[in-house]
Amino acid sequence: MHDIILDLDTGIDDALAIACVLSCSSELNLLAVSTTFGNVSTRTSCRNSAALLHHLGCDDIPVVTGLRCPLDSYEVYEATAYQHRIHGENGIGGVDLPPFDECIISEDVVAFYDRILHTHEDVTLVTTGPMTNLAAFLMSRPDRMFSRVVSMGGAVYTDGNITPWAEANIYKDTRAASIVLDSVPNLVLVPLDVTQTLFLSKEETGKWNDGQYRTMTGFYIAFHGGDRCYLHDPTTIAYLAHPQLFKTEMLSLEVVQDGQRKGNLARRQPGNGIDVVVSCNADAVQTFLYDAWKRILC
Ligand SMILES: [Ca+2]
Repeated sequence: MHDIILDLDTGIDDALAIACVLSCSSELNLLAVSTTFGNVSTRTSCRNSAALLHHLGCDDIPVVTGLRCPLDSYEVYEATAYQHRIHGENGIGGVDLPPFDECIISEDVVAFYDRILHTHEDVTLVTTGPMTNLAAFLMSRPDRMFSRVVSMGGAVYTDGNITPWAEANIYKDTRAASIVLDSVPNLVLVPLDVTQTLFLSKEETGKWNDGQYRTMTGFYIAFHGGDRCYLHDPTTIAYLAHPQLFKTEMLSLEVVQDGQRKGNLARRQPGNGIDVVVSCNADAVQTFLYDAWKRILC
């Protein structure tokens, strides 16, 4: 059993990751959700995460409000029109879930991580947005560390998705990503190279009884062209549950901080030695994820 914290910019594929984790409760114990910006603002991520947990019957899992802007900015991050096209104006495809603020706690995210690591021996942090909260924690508590960090982010051998060189989660806080890549000893990076080999089809979501999840995912599929969408964030959960289905390479990477190639992951020697997931058994991973969603959404 893995104790995990999800750090999310919720987001439709983040919402799919939440459902997958809750469906795998015999293997994955969700301790909390912390929230960041990216697909949406941190405030919206918090509201969406809490509403989704409530919708899925897990009112007792705390949601922590994370930092509201990148480390090098003082301006509160708000989603752009482009993000609205991908995830909808409310971040969950326009689906109107009843608000549920009771599980949102006001504790500072760094203090929260510190407290969790004080009371739990072996905790995995999964990040599916910019790595700002984790970087702030590393700067504030360099003596404490999660047992493992699994992060959706980056494009290694393939093109980016926000620029030709960069993936969005890395691009949106390059300083945070740099701190994390250089400081976390047990980091597994799950980049576009693998997440863009995995798909969720409209045919599959059509089997779900959960109308909210079906509509939300339909919005995301429509953005991707109408038949299927990528499985960026849920891939982290599949990796946690079944790492044997994935192939990793140990790479030394640094984050380009600015200029045209901002957010690019450049090779370097000698380096930080990061486990980078480069490919997977796509059929088996998709089967695992589809079964997980069927258990909770059908
Ligand atoms: Ca995300």
